[in-house]
Order: sequence, then structure tokens, then C-alpha cells
Amino acid sequence: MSRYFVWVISGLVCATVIWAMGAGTAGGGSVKGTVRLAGAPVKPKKVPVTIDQYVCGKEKEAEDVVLSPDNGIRYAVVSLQSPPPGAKWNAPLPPAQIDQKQCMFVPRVVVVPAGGIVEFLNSDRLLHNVKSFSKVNSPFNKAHPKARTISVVFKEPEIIRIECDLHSWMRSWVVVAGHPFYAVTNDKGEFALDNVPPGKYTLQIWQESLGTVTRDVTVGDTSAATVTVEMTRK
Ligand SMILES: [Cu+2]
Repeated sequence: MSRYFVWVISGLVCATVIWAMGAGTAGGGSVKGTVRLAGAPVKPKKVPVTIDQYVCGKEKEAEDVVLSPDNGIRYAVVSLQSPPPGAKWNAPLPPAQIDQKQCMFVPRVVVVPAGGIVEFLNSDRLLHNVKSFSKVNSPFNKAHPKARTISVVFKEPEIIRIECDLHSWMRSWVVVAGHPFYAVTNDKGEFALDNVPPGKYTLQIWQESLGTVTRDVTVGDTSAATVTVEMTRK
């Protein structure tokens, strides 16, 4: 293994650790919790596929709300509405990646810091297209042949919908964050924000089709503030 390779790998590891730690602030507690859909479990919606079935298949999960068996919501974005003073990243982060696999964007949601890069990949053996519905950042619309990587810099904080014009069901979201205290819920609906300085905060929870809810939390010196947030269909 070359020295250069080792250097690159250790750089990536450091950057990942810094991201997880919410760089730029000293120590503190954490906020952990679960985001759930209120009410009875809901069956996932399917979307029929009418073109390119040889790659895309015959139907797709709509993924407008992705739930665990007990209604934990995946891909909700949890953040501190007002970050602690001085919160910032100390080092550049590796690019986030959104792949296109069997005519779905994977993952559905990524978070990047303002000024960060998203690499759009295409693992499918057909042409896709990446179209952004940005309002604050510059919008773009690019043809995306197979195996090509399209790198995009997102300068300003914004939640941006990404679609493919060729396959109407394809959708993903780039969340451009203005500070490090952001988390995306996992497949059980769980999240964690670590190294939050003690104090009172308002959590903001956003999900693409359920909207935004807020929740006040108090973070102590060492213990974790634990919250369960319920969202409802409108
Ligand atoms: Cu497509």
C-alpha cells in the first residue's frame, strides 16, 4: 500500500470523525431519539414503471415516507434550529455520494455542509438525468450517462429536491447545512447529535412529505437528552 494511499484513507477517517463530533465546539452532551409516524402502520406505496423495465423493474417503492415495521421514519433530517455560538466544521469533509441504482436515487437524503460537494453516480446501464430544484443555490439540469460521476458544489444552506426527468418517480434530497448539528434518521427512525454544548435548544425535524416540526430540548453536561418525536400525515 503506498504512503499516499494511507494518507488519503487516514484523512477520510479523520474527516468522518470530525463530522460525527460536530467540530468546532468543545465537548457537551448529546441529543438522541426516534422520529415516528403517529397512528397505525402504513403500507408503502408502489409506483408503476412504464419505461426501461429491463433495468428499472416493473414497480418501485414511492419512498415518500420510508417506515420501519413500528413506524420509525427513515430519512428525516434532525437539526438544531439555532446552533451554539461558534459552531463550525474544522476541516473539509469528503464528498457525499448519491448513486442511481435500478432507477432509484440511493440514498434518498444526504446532508452536506455549505460549500460541500455531492458526487452523483450512475450505476445503471442507461441514461439518467440529474435536475435540481434549487432556489438559493444555482439550479442545474445535467444528462447523466452510465458510469460517469457528476460533482456539484452546494454553496448555500438550502433543502434541494433532485429529480430525473427520464424516470418521473426518481427523487432525492440534498440538505445543505449551515452548521454541523445535523443528523439523518436511520432505518429505525433513530438519530443522534453528539457533542452539543449544554443549553436549551429547539430541534427541527424535517421530512419531505410530512413537513417540519419542532421540539424544545435541554442538553446537560454529560447525559443524553432523549426524545421521541411524532409526525403526522397532513
Ligand atoms: Cu433516471
